[in-house]
Amino acid sequence: MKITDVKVIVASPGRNYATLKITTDDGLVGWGDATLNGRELAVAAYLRDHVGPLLIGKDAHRIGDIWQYLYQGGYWRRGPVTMTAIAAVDVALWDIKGKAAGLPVYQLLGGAARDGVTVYGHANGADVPELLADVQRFVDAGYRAVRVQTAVPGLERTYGMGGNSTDVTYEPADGALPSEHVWETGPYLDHLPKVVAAVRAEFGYGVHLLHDVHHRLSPIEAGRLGRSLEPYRMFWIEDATPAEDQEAFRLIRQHTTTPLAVGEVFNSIWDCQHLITNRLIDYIRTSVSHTGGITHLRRVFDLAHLYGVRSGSHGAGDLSPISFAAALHLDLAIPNFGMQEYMGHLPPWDEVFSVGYEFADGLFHPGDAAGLGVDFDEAAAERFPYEPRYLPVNRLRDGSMHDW
Ligand code: CS2
Ligand code: MG
Repeated sequence: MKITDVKVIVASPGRNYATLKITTDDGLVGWGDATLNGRELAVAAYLRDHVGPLLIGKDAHRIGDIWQYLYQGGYWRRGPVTMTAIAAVDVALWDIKGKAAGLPVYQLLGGAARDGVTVYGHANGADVPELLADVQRFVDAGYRAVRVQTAVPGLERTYGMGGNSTDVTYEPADGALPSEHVWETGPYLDHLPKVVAAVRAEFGYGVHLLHDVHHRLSPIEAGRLGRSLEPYRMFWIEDATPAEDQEAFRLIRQHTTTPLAVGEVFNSIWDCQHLITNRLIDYIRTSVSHTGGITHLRRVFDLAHLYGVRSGSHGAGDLSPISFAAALHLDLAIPNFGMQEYMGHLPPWDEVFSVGYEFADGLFHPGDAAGLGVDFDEAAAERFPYEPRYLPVNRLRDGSMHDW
């Protein structure tokens, strides 16, 4: 089964997505997500100019060998652009293999190890009453886990503050240039424990609560935050501190029993190795589409399993429905599944993507169509041309750059 065509489509149905289409000589088509938020065209060019031509004529069944060819054979390794491109190829080839076998991808990965995939939804609010109403919306819809984020008094824009919580406007990758926000750690550290206390007072302990710090704290500040949240038994706090300095997590661990999750900006198993093998985290949150695809992420989760670390795959709206479907297949099959993020996608995403995954009673199932169970309408995509959009940046009050 030879690869005959490799094509990249960049379109903006709700937000920018880069999509890879691989075609084989027996007419099968596989889809991969090549989206890297705010850097879409870099991955598209990498695929179009440097990867696509190498794939023509290769046997689409040899997923592992093609992965090594692009990674080990590419000389320049790792990094978000390279690993997102490899992921797109890998996921498209798994899609093709499933279609060739007439089986959903999770069956090829060993079959279902659970009935469905527990996801957390995103509850947001400008203040506590607004947040409580949003949490209620998720509880009513059957979610067993909810991420809670609010604005911080005194700060004009904060990550996680929803304008309209039925969409993802709190993450405004919507400017042709990055907008600038102001960040102050003190008010945040004082405010968040009160927010979570209010959610527990209203909803009790029967729903899992999560929170995303979005890389904004120093290790000792993260230790303080984790400790102050202990009475509320968080499922996890996410990205407490920038994780380039992996040893920093030891300091957080020394100060709190609040579970730690990290990894959405990681690209390879090497980014995870120290954190996992030293048991410095509880959940590894790498994504299928930024960490080399199903093939590589499965290795990350296998390594994590040896050390009692569970999966927590990134599932933001800037990962396309193809990526979300791929994550669900993997989540269903691995032994050490922990939690899957589900942010959803902005309309009119469903004019371009059609999906087989379904939500019921707090769980997603990827469906039983052959392959990933996702389709992409190329003609519809042409109606939504790419527009440059960037995530915001953060500065402190004195103008210094800070993590957003
Ligand atoms: C966020 C992401 O979902 C999350 O946990 O941290 O939405 C992140 O901000 C985006 O993926 C950045 O593109
Ligand atoms: Mg996050």
